[in-house]
Amino acid sequence: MKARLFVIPGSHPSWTARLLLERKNIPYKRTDLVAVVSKTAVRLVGFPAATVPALLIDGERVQGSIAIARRLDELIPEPALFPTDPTARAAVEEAERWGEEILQPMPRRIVWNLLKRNRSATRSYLEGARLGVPTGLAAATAAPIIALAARFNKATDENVRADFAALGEALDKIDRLIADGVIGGAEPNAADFQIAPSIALLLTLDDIAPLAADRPAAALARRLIPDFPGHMPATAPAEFSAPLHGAA
Ligand SMILES: N[C@@H](CCC(=O)N[C@@H](CS)C(=O)NCC(=O)O)C(=O)O
Repeated sequence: MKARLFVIPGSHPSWTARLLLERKNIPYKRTDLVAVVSKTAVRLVGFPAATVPALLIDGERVQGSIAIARRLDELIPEPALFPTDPTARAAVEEAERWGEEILQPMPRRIVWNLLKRNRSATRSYLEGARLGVPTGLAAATAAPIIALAARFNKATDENVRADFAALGEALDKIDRLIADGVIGGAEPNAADFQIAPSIALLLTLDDIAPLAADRPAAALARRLIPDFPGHMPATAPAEFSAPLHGAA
């Protein structure tokens, strides 16, 4: 099996795809792309949409963390990414869908907004990346990329204030999914691999990590992705993180 995964360093759904490939024991090559430039790059490789993760596997193009989970499960059924029991499967699929649609955009918007405020953190998110230029240089020239990515992802102050306000409830939901056994089991499923990278990215943020670190959600992220890159010192205006202090 010949696989190449296109990612953006620090992209949480890209980590979902990495974890899925590793779970299925599929060796793969990784192409790290600079955010924004990635949009053109993946289209040039023939993918229909502009986002990563994008997987080329035995000549087939599979794009998006949800589609990749399903396709890999078809190609290599064991270890399974979904339970066989239909009710349990529906619960995992619903958690995965929520993780992708609702949770995933929150850390994305928050990080781009905070990187705009504190570009010195950029280099930490590029740790381990192979961009074809030294990471120091990539980080030093990242300002226009960050500005564009923040714009494309609608990482406005208004949206990010709302994301901070919604985080307590989102973390409660993840803790409940763990308590109910939908995620967080000994054998991780597709929803674990979808949700854990979003938590891991949130834990890189000093505005959030101390308030979330003791939760089961944080333990899950640390277990599945002990080496998620990036560190953002406290940067958010106090009014952003205020609701979280009450909720976390
Ligand atoms: N929700 C989709 C989309 C992923 C997505 O939006 N990826 C971002 C990176 S985290 C992306 O490719 N953005 C393009 C860019 O920043 O230029 C998935 O899970 O695959």
